[in-house]
Amino acid sequence: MTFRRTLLALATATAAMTTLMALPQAALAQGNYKSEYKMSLVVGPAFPWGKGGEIWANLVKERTQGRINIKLYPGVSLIQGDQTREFSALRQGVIDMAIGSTINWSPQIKELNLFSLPFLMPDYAAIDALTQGEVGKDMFARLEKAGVVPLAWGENGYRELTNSKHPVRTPADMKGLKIRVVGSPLFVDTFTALGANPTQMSWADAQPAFASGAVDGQENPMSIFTAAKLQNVGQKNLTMWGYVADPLVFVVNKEVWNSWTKADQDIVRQAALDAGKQEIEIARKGLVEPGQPLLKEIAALGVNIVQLSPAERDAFVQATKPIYAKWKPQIGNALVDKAEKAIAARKK
Ligand code: X2X
Repeated sequence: MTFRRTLLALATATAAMTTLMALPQAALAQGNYKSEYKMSLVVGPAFPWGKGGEIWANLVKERTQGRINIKLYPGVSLIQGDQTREFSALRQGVIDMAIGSTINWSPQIKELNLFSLPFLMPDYAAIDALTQGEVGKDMFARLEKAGVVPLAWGENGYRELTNSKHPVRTPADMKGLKIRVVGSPLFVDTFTALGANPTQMSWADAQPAFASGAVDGQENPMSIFTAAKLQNVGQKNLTMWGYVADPLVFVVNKEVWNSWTKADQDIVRQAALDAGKQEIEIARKGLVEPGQPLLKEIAALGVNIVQLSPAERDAFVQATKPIYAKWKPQIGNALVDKAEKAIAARKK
C-alpha cells in the first residue's frame, strides 16, 4: 500500500468510528422521542408533592397531544428509595425528570442547604421572596451548571417536629430524643445542637422505624404527616416551630431536554410553572387560612399540638445560631447575605 492509500484508509476508518460513536447522541437528536419519560418523586399523588407530578405529567400529555408521555415513579423507586442519590441519577440519565426536594439534592449542590438554615424563613412570604426572586434565579443557574434543566419551583413545606415521647416546648425537652433526619449533615448539626440524638435515614426506612419505635421522632411538613398518617405510628406530639421549609424543584435531564423541539420545550416549561403554582397552593392548604383548619383536623386525630410563643420559639433560634453561623460560609456568604436581605425586604 502506498503511503497515500494508507492515509486514505485511515481517514475512512476514523470517519466510520466517529459516526458509530455519535450514534447514541443521534438517537436523542431533536425530535427523536422516547415512548415514555420517567419522573422521579419521593411520594405519590396522595401527597401534594406527588399530586404536583401528576398535574405536570397530565398537562404535558394534553398540550403535546401525547408526544411526551410521562410516567410517575414515586418512592424514588428508580434509585431503590435512596433519595439523596436522586440528583446524581438525574444527571446520569437514570431519571429523565423529577420534582425534587432541595434537602435531597443538597449533598450534591451545597447551595441548596440555604433553605435548611434553621429559622432563616419566618413565614411563607419569606419562602416566596427567595424562590420567586434573585436567589431563586441564582439557584437555577447553579443547577444548570450542574447539568440539569430547572423549570419551576414547588413546595414540600414547613417542617414541624413530631415525636412519640412527650410534648416539646423547649430545647431541653429534646434532650436524648432519637430523631430521624434526612439529607445533609446540616440536619445532624442542628439536632445535635438542640440536644437530640439525630439519625440519618431515607423516608422509605423511616416509616417502619417509627412503627417499631426504633426512632422517637421526625420532622416533616404537615401534608406529609397527614397523608402518611404518622399519628398511627406513635407520632402524637407535634411542635409547630417552622424551623425550615423545603421547596421543590421541577427539572429535566439535559440530554432529554435537548432531544425535544423548541415548541415542546416551551410546553414542558409552561406546564411545570402551572403545576408548580397549583402544587404550592395544595401544599399550603389548611395552613394559610385564618385559624389553620388543618391543625384542627390533626388535633382531632388525637395529636397534641404545641404552639410556641415568640419567646419560646426564640429559645430554639438561639440554640441553633452557632449552626447557622457554621454553615453560612459553606453555603456561600454572598448567597446567604442576599437571601437575608430579600427576606428583610419582603412584602408581608
Ligand atoms: O424524607 C423526607 O423527610 C421527605 C419526604 O420530606 C423528603 O423527601 C425531604
